[in-house]
This record gives sequence, C-alpha cells and structure tokens, in this order.
Amino acid sequence: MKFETLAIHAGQEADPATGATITPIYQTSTFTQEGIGRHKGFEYSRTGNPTRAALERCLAALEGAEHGCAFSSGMAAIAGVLSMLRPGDHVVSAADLYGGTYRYFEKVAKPNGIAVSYVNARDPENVRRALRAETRLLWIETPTNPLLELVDVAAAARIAKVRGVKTAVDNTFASPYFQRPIGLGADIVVHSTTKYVGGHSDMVGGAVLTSDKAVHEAVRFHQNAAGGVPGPFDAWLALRGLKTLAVRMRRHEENALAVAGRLRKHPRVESVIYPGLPDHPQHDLARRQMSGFGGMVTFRLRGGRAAADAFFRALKVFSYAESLGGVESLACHPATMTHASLPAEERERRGITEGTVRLSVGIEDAEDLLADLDWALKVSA
Ligand code: P1T
Repeated sequence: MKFETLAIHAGQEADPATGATITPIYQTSTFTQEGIGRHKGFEYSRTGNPTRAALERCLAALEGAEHGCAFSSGMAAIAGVLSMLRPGDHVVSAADLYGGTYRYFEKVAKPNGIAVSYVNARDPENVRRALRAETRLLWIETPTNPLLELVDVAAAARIAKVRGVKTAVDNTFASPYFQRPIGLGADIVVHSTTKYVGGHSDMVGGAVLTSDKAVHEAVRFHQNAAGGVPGPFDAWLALRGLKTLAVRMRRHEENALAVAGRLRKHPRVESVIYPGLPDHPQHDLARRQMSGFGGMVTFRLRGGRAAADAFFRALKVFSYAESLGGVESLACHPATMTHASLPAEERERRGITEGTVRLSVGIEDAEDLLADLDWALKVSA
C-alpha cells in the first residue's frame, strides 16, 4: 500500500471489541484479566495500550520499519535510544542538532560515562575519521535544526555499518512523508511527534522506529522500565495527525517555497536557508534523498538581535513561539529559544547568530503569510 493509504489505515483495523471504525481512545490504566496469565494482550497501560499500539504500528509502517515504540516526548524517545549504551561506549553525532539533544548528550549521557564526538557530518568522511573501537552509535539529524544542513544518510550509514555501528536518524524535520531513512540504510528513526506527525501543536510525543529486533527489544524494555509513555489521548492525537500528514506536508512545502523565494529578494535579509532553493549547498542531495523539501525556512536578518526582536513583535499571522510542524505558522529565535542550551561560543561557531530566524511555515493562505513577513520586515527596519 502507498503512503497515503498506510497513514489512514496501518495499525487501525476496526476495533475488535466494538467495531469502532476509528481507533478508540483507550483511556484506561489497567485491563481486567480473565485469570492468571489469561488476558487479551494488554495488562497495564505503561506496558501496552491499544491506542498507543495503533500509533506505533502506523508510524512503523510509514517509516518502512518493522517495529515502533511511542514515547511521551521526542526527548524521551531519544533517551530510549541512548539507553542501549553502556559506560565506555562512544557516540559520533553530527554537530548541528536540536539544542535539547545536545543538552542530553552533554548533561545526561556524558556524566553517565558515554563519550560523544561532534563532527561536521556534511562530509561523511568526517564520520569515518571519528569512529573508534568503542563507537556504538552514529547520530544524525537531517535536515538539521535550525540551519537545515543535510547529511547523506546512505553514505554515512554505509560507513557506520562496516564498523558495526548503528545509525540513528532524527527525522522530525522531514517527516516520513518526505524522507524514509531506513530505506536509505539507517537502523533507527526517531521522531518528535509533537511536530509534523501530530501536526496541530496540541500534543507532545516521540517515537523510535526500527527493523532491528535487538534494538527494538532494548528500546521496548526501556519504554516499560523507565515509563516515558504517551497517554492514550496524546497517542490518539498523533494517530489522527498522521491521517492528513501527506496533504499537510505538500502544502507546507508549497508555502515554504513561496516564503523562501520572497525572503531571498528582500533587502533586509542577509541569507535564506531552504533545501528547496537551487543555491542551497546541498540542494542536489535534498533532491536525491528526500521526496520534498519540507516546511522549515531559516534566514538571517540584518541588524542582529534588536532587529530580530522588532521583527518578532511585528508579526501578526506567524506566532513567535518554539516548536514547529503545526498547521499554523511559527517564528522562533534559535539563539534564545531552541538552542539556548548551547554555550554562546558554540552557537556562534555553528552560525546560529542573533539575527537568525527560524520559520515553521504553516498551511495558511500563502499571500497572507507573505504579507505578514513583508510587514514585519518593513516595520522592524
Ligand atoms: O520537544 P520534544 O517532543 O521532546 O522533541 C525534542 C526534539 C527532538 N528532535 C528535534 C529535531 C526537535 O526539533 C525536537 C524539539 N524541537 C523543538 C521544540 C523546536 O522548537 O525546535
């Protein structure tokens, strides 16, 4: 079955108890059992819940994975993957990544004895050079948050595989509609389902998808043992979000292309980063590896922090807010929001300047979005 069909049907047979066509929200913590060891596959909702199970099956199908584990947030999903590692193990991570992931590596993984090296993974040879005998995991975001850099998943995963290293890809920005890392050779896919999967900025969640049985068993064990599971209602919201993912992503992309095109002509804009622009340094890779360019646009505004602040305050349709991937347009200041957990010099080194603005382009009318940006650029001059 094709993506659009799977998004609506995978893991969502008519409810066995009632025939309900739409997977019910099984808002229950426990399940009455018939006798010792006799139950209908569910015992306690931390361990398993039918609404969550439907979400896990649907997400796995969309990523071309055999197994899925849903979590209470993207960070809980990331912690689930990292739980496979032991003191002395080593992670090679692409340098440009979500600030919260960097914080987890630095403040949680490292104090627990896991070494992490950051490399410029735009050149996969840097991944090869960073691998050590004790490397267990290669961590990639592509496109990255917030600079929309790409990593060649097939090339990086090939290098890792030869050395017995698992490759994990945070696929939050592309969504499974535009990119399926497992088909490119990755072992593990991670999502913050808070973003495009949920799609309406009304829930927080995460997921780990894999076809590697041992990885799945380790992540499933952690999910139950540590307990960072989504409640049934949040799982249901993510499941409902998936049904419209394909149509939303096409519209996000259409609007993002219009926004990127308008911004690059604007005299107050220093540079625009969008993988769909032919002058994006990795545009060819984007065309090869993704089936679309997504809805995120990052640009650098002339005038630094003061100009950025005035710009954010003038916006009327875009909300000045963290997060991304909802139907509504959002504008964020990575230096003080999503990437505030990076030391200032690290941010500067990566190019996350005070004038850097990240847009999550929503699915509103494109003309309204362009008019809002034109207005905010004008009055913040
Ligand atoms: O917020 P949470 O659901 O825990 O997901 C964390 C996360 C993981 N990976 C990527 C690529 C992310 O962008 C995020 C969360 N990001 C934001 C909140 C943001 O505004 O960028």
